[in-house]
Amino acid sequence: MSIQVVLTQPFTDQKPGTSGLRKPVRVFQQPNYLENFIQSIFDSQEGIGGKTLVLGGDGRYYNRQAIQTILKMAAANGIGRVLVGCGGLLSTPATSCIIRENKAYGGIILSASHNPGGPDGDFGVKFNISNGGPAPEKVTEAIYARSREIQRYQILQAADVNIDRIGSFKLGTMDVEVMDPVASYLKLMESLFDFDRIKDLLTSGNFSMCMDSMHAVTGPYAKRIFEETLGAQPGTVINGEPLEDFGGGHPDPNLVYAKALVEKMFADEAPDFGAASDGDGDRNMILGRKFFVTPSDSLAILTANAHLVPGYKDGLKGVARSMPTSSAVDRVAQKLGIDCYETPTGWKFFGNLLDADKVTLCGEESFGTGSNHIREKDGLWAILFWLNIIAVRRQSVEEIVKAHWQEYGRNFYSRHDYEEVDPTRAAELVEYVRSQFSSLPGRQFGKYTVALADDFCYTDPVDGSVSKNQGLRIVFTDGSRIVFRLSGTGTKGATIRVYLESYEPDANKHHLDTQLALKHLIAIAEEIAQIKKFTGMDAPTVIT
Ligand code: G16
Repeated sequence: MSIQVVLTQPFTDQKPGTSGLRKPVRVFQQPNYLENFIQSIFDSQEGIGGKTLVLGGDGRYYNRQAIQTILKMAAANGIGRVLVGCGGLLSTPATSCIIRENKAYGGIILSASHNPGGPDGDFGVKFNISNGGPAPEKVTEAIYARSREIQRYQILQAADVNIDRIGSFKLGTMDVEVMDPVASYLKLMESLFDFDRIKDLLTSGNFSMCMDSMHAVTGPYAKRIFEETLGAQPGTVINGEPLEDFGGGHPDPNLVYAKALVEKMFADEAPDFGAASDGDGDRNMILGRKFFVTPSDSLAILTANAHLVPGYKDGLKGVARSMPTSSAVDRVAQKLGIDCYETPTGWKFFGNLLDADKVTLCGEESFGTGSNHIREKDGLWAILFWLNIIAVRRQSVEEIVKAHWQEYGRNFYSRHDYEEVDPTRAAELVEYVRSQFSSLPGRQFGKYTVALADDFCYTDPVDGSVSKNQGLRIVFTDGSRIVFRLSGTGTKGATIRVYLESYEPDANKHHLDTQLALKHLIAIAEEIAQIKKFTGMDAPTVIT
C-alpha cells in the first residue's frame, strides 16, 4: 500500500453554509471535489495526526463511495483511528455522542440533512469538533481558506474496507473500527429517560404511536429503541429502512413532507402520538391525534416539563433559542428564573453556551431541539422526551399543549418559505427591507406599531466572537415579530424565509387557525418587503 499525492486545483465554492458544505451530488462527483474539501479539513486542523475521528452518514446516495475515499485519505494523512458506523450509517446525534464518548478529535458526517437525496439530489459534508458539535465559524472559515489555495491531496492506494461487518481492521497504519451505529446512543438515551415508565405506557394497550423515519437514518435507531427496547408494537416505525434516495421523498419532518405520518395522524383512527425525523436524525416533528406541535412550542413545553424527566430533574441552567424561533420559551425561562439566550440560526451557535454550562436545553423553529447531552440537535431524544412527559402526565399531546397555552399564553407562529428564488432578486429584497430601517420605528400598521427594525448581530457571551447580518428583524411594541432571512442550507437559487410571530394572552382566542391569527402580520410582511414583486411568486412554496 502506498500513499499517492494527487495534484489538484482549488474550487471556489467550498464555503460551508449554515450546516457544512451542501451541494448537488453531481457537484460532489466532479473529480477531486470531495477530496479537496476533505484535504482542506485535514490541512486546517492542527494536531489532527495520530488522533481518532468518527465517520458516518445518513445513507444517502454517494455515502458509501465517500466513506471509502475519506478512509483512504485519513490513512494517508496520518489519522490514528477512525470509528465508522456499520453500513456507513451514523445519525448526526449519534456521531456527536460517539465523538464525546471516545474523546475523539472530531468527526465527519456525510449528510445534506433534510434535503432530498439520490443521483439528482444533494450531498453534504459536515465537520464536527471534539465537543461533538458542528465546527464553529472560525474553523469553517479556516477550512474554506485552505480550500481556496489547495494544490494537492493525499490518498492511500488500497482496496475498499468492508464497512458492512462490525470489527477492527488496519488501513495502512491506521486503525478502522466498524461499529454498531445504535449501541452508544441507546445507552445515552437510557441514562436520560425513564425507560421503564415509557415502556409501561407503550405496552399498556391504550396508547399507540407512529414514528416516521422517512427512509432515512433513524430507521434502525427507532426500531431498536421503540420496538425492541420499549416494547412498542411492531410496525410502529414506518419508512424504517434507510434508502439512498429516501424512497424518492424529501426527508424533512414537517406537515408538507412527512405525508405518510400526517395522513395517519389526521385520520379518524389516528394513533395517540406521532413523530418524524429527518435525513440525518437531528430534526423532529411532534404530532398528537389530529394535532401539530410547533417546534417553538415544543421547546417551551420540554422546558416547562423538564423536572418530570430523570436526566433533567435537578433543574436547567438556562435555555437558548435561535433568533427566528418564537419567544414561547422565553416566558417559561422567566417563570423558572433561568437565563434565555437568543442566538443566530445554526446549531453551532449553541456549542459555546452548552460547553460553558450556561444552558441545558436549546432549540430552533426549524424542527430542532436538543440539550447538553450532546452538541447536536437530536430528533429521537426530543421524541423520547415527549414520551417521558406523557408517561408521567398521562395526558394527550393536545391537552398538554393547551394547558401550556392556558398558563403562558400562545405564541402564534409560522414560517413562510419562498424557494428557488433568483439570488439577485432575493438580495434586492433584503436590501429593500434594510433601506427602511431608519423610517420603520414608530410606524403604525393597523394595531401594530414598529418598536425596532434591525439586522440581528450576535456577540457570543463566552468567547466574544461577533456574527453580523443574521436576519432582518421587525419587532412590534406588543412583542410580535416579522423576521426575514436567507436560508444557508438550500442548494438551488435562494430561499427567502419569512418568520411570523404574534403573542395572544387571551385563552378564548387560542383555538384560532394559525394563518388566520397571523393574517395581519402576513399582510404587513408583504407591504414592507414586496415579496410578490421581488420573487414573482403569489404564495410561499412551503408553510410550516
Ligand atoms: C441546519 C442548521 C440549523 C438551521 C437549519 C436551517 O439544520 O443546523 O441550525 O436552523 O439548518 O437553516 P437555514 O434556515 O439557513 O436553511 P440541518 O438539519 O439542515 O442541519
